[in-house]
Amino acid sequence: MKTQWEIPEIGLKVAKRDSGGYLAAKGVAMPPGVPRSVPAPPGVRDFAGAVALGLNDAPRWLPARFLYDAAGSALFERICELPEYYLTRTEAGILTRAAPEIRKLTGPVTLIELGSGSATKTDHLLRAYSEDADSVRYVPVDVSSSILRAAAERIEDQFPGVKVDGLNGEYEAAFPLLAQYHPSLLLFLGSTLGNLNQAESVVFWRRVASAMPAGSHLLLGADLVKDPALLHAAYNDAAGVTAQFTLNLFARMNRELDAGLDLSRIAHEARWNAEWQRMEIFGRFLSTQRLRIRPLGLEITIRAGEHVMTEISRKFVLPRLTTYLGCFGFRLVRAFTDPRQWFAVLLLQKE
Ligand code: AVI
Repeated sequence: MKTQWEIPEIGLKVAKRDSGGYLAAKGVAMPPGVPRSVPAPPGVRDFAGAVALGLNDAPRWLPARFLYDAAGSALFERICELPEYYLTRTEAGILTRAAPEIRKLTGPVTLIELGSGSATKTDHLLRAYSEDADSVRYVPVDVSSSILRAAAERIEDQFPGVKVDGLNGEYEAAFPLLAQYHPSLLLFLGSTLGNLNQAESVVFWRRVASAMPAGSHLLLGADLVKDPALLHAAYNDAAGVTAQFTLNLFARMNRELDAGLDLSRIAHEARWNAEWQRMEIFGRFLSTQRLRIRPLGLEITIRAGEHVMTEISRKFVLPRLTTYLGCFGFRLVRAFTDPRQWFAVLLLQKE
């Protein structure tokens, strides 16, 4: 029997031979009377489609957003604590010093945070915004429901004046809130912008700009171009946590797609691309492996020595970044940096 599968990334439909159904394929015994062909859950279907798309491209790649399942999100929290990973600490230092001034410049607003994670970096802002207000609304948006729940509980405990309205979903889910909660301050911290490539970045800023009412504020964290040795160390930490983070994406393929990969034959590799001003992160195949994408009934061979790009992390030059953002209608209100000029937090206003 033939069925159709969609690759949502590009709206493509693929004919697929029925391989016995997702649960049966996973070795789960099917109760009598239940049809053998049971579609994979939507999250797994999205993942399968995205993996099929990226691995059949040249060069091969995987979409970075799938790095953040529960295991990946927990690993990222550990990365933020690493001595070599200066980003989180440097941004937190800037926010500690700048929060009262940011509060003064925006006036009272609803704080909406894209990719909030554990939201500890937001504490300085929440403190400043709740100090002289009866209540402040904070809307964290994250794909991980467990991290979101934990963050909401922690913040409501720690800041009684803050009302948390968490939103579990991708960034797009937050865009309609910008008009609903006007005046708002949209937080896009941690240099997450760096994980979008040029095309994704243009689409992202166009959508943010069109959803944002004039006069709304944006607070953007951006990691700056610096000595490549510092960047290399930050993405190749001695404890190997970043390597685990990269390999978790392949482990997730084993868990959810029954890929059958030998993870011990895939190495994490992170290198600086000077021309593109970005760190590029890969899984490098140490031996040839044939992997399955069970929900789609596909198999792909990846040869020894091939690289699969899992992530980019772009680094920015301040005047160029502010001019770029100006092209989308964001006017720079104030730029805050650290004494070493490693990281910048930009307060912008939509014209
Ligand atoms: C989430 N993002 C900003 C991190 C970064 O630095 O690009 C993700 C990361 N990947 C490896 N280490 C950290």
